[in-house]
Formats: sequence, structure tokens, C-alpha cells
Amino acid sequence: MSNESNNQSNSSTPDLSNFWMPFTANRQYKAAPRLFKAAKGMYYTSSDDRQVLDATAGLWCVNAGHGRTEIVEAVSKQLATMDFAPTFQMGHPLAFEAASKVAELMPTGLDRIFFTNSGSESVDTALKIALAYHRARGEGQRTHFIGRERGYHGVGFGGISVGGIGGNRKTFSGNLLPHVDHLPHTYNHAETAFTRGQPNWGAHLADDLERIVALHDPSTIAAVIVEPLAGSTGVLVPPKGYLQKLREICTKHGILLVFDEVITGFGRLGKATASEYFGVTPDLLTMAKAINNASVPMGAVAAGRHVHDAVVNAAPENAIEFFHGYTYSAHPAAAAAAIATLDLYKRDNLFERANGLAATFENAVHELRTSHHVKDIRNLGLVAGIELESRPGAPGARAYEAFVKCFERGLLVRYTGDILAFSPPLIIDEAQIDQIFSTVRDVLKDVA
Ligand code: PXG
Ligand code: PLP
Repeated sequence: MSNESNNQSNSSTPDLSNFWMPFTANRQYKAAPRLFKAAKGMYYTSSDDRQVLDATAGLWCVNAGHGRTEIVEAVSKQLATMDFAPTFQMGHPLAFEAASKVAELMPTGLDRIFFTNSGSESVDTALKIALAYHRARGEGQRTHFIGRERGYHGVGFGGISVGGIGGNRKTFSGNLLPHVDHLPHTYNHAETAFTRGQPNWGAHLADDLERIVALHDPSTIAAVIVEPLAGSTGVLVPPKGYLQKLREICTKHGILLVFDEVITGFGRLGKATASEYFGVTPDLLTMAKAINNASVPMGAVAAGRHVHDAVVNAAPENAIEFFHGYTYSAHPAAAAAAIATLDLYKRDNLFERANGLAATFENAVHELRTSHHVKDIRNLGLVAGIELESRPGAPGARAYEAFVKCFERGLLVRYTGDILAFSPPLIIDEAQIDQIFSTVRDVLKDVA
């Protein structure tokens, strides 16, 4: 019932009262809503019929651009053919085909694919796989997880426990997973401000893993989880050599390494995965978002064959090996969308395209170095962050104002704290890259 609505509806603004919006200042938003009603290619259409250039690929997810006919047709056809089929003790061909296509893009050896419906579910699934793996091998005492400060791993209890964003944890702090520790984050303004690409400074921060491992005893640690490039927390690019060191330390102590590639997967850095980009292979890799161009909710975990086989082979014959799964794991519409999307990435060489545009994107964003309020600029692949000086006593207010002003001038950006983040669809062209950063430059002149 919406009779308690305190919004006057008109033809373009629906009643806003019932939808409790995620990660949104609900009262502020509902007082001055921003609505999209259509999307095609690089642009959204706002409810007042303006074209808005999408510099965020939705929420880092629409990598092939909006409204791709091939995906729309694949999903429509699948819904008309078979809307749903269970994957618990049943199956349908597209589930297996989608898994094969995802596996083809994963680092060598990570070819066993568990489907979920979101990045948060992928993270919780990966943590559970890690526990199951150690238990299957007779090392059930390995129950500790190590995440990292400023990490974002979604909003499940597992994800916020290994995550390192205070605001996402504080309300729930009495009920987080036990036995979790955190590496320090890798950002250091004094050492790395305005670095283009990966900083030279900071590989030594991986040595903290040795310290934490020694503190808890290596034999108690199940997994280390990090975003290879931290997106959500404001684009933190890993220092050169850092991920390689984490890999070495994990291997030395029998600890599984999980890369959370919910943002970096599927071409964001110009390769299929960040793992491929950095040349470091984890044991488990979580993904979501661009796996099917965000057209139908879907996520997945790619497990190394050693991990999968240890779990599966430890169970008695004819027994369920892993007590985990979602009603919608490999939903037919999501699977159809994934197959069409992965075909499209390949046909249009979109990862190579992103790779080819990365230098232009880097040059364009770093031209804002001298703009008003700019404190730092960070970038890699088709990701960039512009950190603004915070207004005294009002963190986030300046970036929010910039975000609103960009929207008013036909540009969708993302902001987090006082950092503006950019992650456009991989179909972007050079003129649109210019449009993004010239709009931001104009807006920054205008922001108090
Ligand atoms: N892991 C990582 C690394 C993510 O970036 C998740 C897990 C959770 O995925 P779901 O599908 O449950 O939201 C994410 C999601 C932003 C932003 O603007 C980032 C995300 C989601 C929404 C906004 O930074 N990342
Ligand atoms: N809650 C109840 C009562 C359920 O029956 C189920 C699934 O059957 C769930 C939660 C989990 O839902 P999902 O499988 O979509 O994650």
C-alpha cells in the first residue's frame, strides 16, 4: 500500500516512498530524485529526456554498452523457451555452456565454475569453498580469513567481515565472522600521488601478510582475499610486485589466495581478468557484473581444479559434495545472457579495445591534475579515480556536489567519499573520453 506516500506523483516521477533504496541517502534522494528511463550504447536517457553519457558502465558492469541486441534477443528467446529450470540435481544445457565459456576466459587451471547471483554471493561462496577445501584435506583447523583494509567484498556477513570499509561494518560489528584479520591497504598519498598506472612504492606492504600469518599460526589460515585493484573504495591500484608477493606467501603456507574480480573481470583492465593482467594466479576468483553485461543478475566463482577436486573427491560416492547453492544458480535467462555477452566480447575484441584505449584514458584523466580541488588521480586500464580535497567537516559533500552537477550536464559518474570514479563501457571512443573529462573539468570550476 502506498497511501502513506508523501510524494506527489506526476507522469515522469512515480511514487518514491515504497522502494527502500540500497546504499542511498533515501531522504535526500527522494527530495530531488534522478531517474533514468532508457539506455542504449554509451548513453542513458533521463526521465526528462536528456542524454547522459555513462562514465560508470552502470555500476562497473555494463562493459559491452547498453541495450545490446544480441543479449536482449538471447534472453527473450530463453525466457520464451524455458523460463526456469532447477540446477539442484537437475540441469539445462545453457548452464553448462555458460560455465565452459567463463572457464575459457579464466586463468589456466581455474576452470570449475560455481554460479551465484551477485558479487556478494560470489564472495560468500568463495569463503565457503575455501573452508570446504581445507576440511576435505584434513586441515579443518584452517578457519581464519585475511582481508584488507579498504577492501569491498559485498554486503553478506562474510563479505563485510573480510571487507575493510568501516561504514559497512560498524552497525553489524557485534556479529561479524570470527577469526578474521586484515592486511593494511596499499594507499599512500605522500609516496604515490598522481602516479600513472601502478605505483613503484608499496610492494613491501605484502610482507605484513607474513607478520599476520605468524601471529595466528600459518596452519590456522584458510584464505587471503583481496581485490587485485580495489575499485569501490576509490580506485587503489596495486603497487608493482605486491600481488606477486601475496601469492608467494600464500603458496609457502598452504593458504588459498582469492582474487575478488567483481569489478576487474571481463576487460576492465584490458584483459579478461586482472589475474591475467598482473600475471598472478589465485586459487579462487570471484566475478559478477560484466559476466553477462549486467542484463540479468549473475555472479560466479572460478575454482582451481585442485580446489574443486579436493572437495568433490573427498565426499562419498553418490553424496552431495558441497552443501551450498542458490535457487537461481545458473538461471536460464542469466546463462543465456552470459553466453551472448561473452560471444560479444570476443567478436568485438572488447578487451583489446579497452587495452588500446587505456593510454588515451590515462592521459585524459591526468590532465585534470591542476584542476580545482584535485588531491590525487589514479588509473589503470579503463578505471580512473579523481580524489578531491574534502571540505572541512563535511567529507563526501564536495564529490556529491560534483556528481550532481555532472549529472545535470549530461554525465554519469560515481563517487565514493570524496573520490570520483570512472569506469566506462569498453565501447567508449576517444571523443567520449574527452567529453567525460572536459565535463568534469568544467564542473570542478563550479564546485565550492
Ligand atoms: N566484490 C567487489 C570487488 C565489488 O566491487 C562486490 C563484491 C559485491 O557485488 P554485488 O553484486 O553483491 O553488489 C562488489 C560490488 C561502487 C560500487 O560504485 C561497487 C560495487 C557495487 C556497487 C557500487 O563502487 N561493487
Ligand atoms: N529462504 C527460504 C524460506 C527458502 O526456501 C529459500 C530457498 O529455497 C531461501 C531463503 C534461499 O533463497 P535463494 O535460493 O534464492 O538464495
